[in-house]
Amino acid sequence: MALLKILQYPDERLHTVADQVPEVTNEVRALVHDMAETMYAAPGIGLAATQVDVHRRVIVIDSSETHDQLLVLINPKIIARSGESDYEEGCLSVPGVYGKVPRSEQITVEALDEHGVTFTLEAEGLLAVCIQHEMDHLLGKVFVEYWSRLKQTRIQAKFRKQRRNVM
Ligand code: K1U
Ligand code: ZN
Repeated sequence: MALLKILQYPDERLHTVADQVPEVTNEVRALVHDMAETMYAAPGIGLAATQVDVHRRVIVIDSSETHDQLLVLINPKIIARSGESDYEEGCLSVPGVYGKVPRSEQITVEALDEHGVTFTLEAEGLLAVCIQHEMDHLLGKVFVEYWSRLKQTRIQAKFRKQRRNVM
């Protein structure tokens, strides 16, 4: 068991595109375990492997109120989408910054679970938004990158200043 370090925006490594997982091995299951522990400890409702500097298509999510419904998505693929939503989003890699992003309201996603078994999930509302947010991480995209260049520059400056002050 290990708590993993979460990369902080504007770390360039957050822009890495993750690779497909060729096989769900014990090593992948150990990563899933550590990511879940890191997400619950943060606390957050989702975490993509990219955020812990592992560039494989692995996501953990638990958007339940009871924090006991872990969802593992390996090699996720959205196979259907409909509607529009704009939830207020947060990100463990951009702490303290919240805002809306255009997302689909309902999605159908196909993925492998931690046993390597393919499953299909229909999601809506916050869960659908969270899956789309995490899948963006796997493509190297952080949610603030939907916003204006000016807003992104201000957020980057704030985080660079914070980093200088702790070094
Ligand atoms: O990707 C991440 O950094 C995780 C992110 C997921 C997310 C939240 C909201 C909308 C879209 C995606 C978070 O978990 S931010 C923290 C958060 O939302 C939260 C923290 C504590 C309790 C409840 C929510
Ligand atoms: Zn995020």
